[in-house]
Amino acid sequence: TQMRSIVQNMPKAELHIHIEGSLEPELIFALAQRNGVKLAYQSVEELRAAYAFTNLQSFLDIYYAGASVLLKEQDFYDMTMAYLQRAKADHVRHAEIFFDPQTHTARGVPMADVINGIHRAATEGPISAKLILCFLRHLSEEDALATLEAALPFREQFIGVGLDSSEVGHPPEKFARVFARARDLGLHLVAHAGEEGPPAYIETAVDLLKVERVDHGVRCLEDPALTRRLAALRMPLTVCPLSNTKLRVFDQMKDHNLLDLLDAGLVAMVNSDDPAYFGGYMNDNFVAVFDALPLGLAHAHQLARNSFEASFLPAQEKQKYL
Ligand code: ES4
Ligand code: ZN
Repeated sequence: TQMRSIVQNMPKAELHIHIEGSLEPELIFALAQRNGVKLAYQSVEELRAAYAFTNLQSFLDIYYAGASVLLKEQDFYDMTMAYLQRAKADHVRHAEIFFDPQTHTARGVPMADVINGIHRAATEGPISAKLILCFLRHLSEEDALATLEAALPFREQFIGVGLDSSEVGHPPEKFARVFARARDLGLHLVAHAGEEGPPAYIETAVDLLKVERVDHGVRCLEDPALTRRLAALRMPLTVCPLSNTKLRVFDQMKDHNLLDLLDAGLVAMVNSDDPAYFGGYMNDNFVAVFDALPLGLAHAHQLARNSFEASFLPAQEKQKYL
């Protein structure tokens, strides 16, 4: 349809993409072969068949297994370059890319290889791209602090820190000290909150971690006072529609609250999260929400505009897109 080609062709920024979540099964098998890593699956088809998730944890288990094939700097480069080329095809002009160093350093991969590989692709790639280092919230704050210190020789290669992995039982306040340290270092701050966790986690991410964006944040609507406050702050919410339906945050796309978020005046936009696992890249997410919800041209433009407003692009760069 006409709406479909408009949302596909419009310039957009992607602010919520886990680079390890862009590893397609074909690349997982190719890297496993290249590195002599043994997988628990016999074929691409068998691996894809295991992508039947019931919640966040059931996904994370498979996502960490997939990432086990990443051993060399070139592996991180190849994964990132494949994502950037795919994003360009969806008219993504700028991407702020999450990576999970602890997933790799825990397997003995040097921090240098993780960051240099991703960063080299980000500088050589076909679109603008910046990196955000994420801490795994199921691990301790001490582990996060040690990870930040280990990344400091590469301080100029990432622009911010984030918080991801298993949300419930690991509230933002568990990471107050490491976020304070990142803030002192002049890093941008974001955190996943209100995906599976309650609205109270969004509140502590904002008030205690002092995040500049909330990743997901869709459960904010359960708390009307919080919703009004996030709107007044123009606190961006990096919403991921296909992720939310695959992980059963919403049963079906027609149940997704994206339109309610926009109607509440929130700075929400569309992102892919883990495109290789959730059934699609940016435009697949746009098409899915526009097919399921009563969204029109004004919403399309608002979502694209919000993606650039919420980005960490320098003011002068940002202006060009607003
Ligand atoms: C993630 Cl969807 C999601 N939520 C939390 N952590 C993650 N890491 C990768 N994808
Ligand atoms: Zn995410």
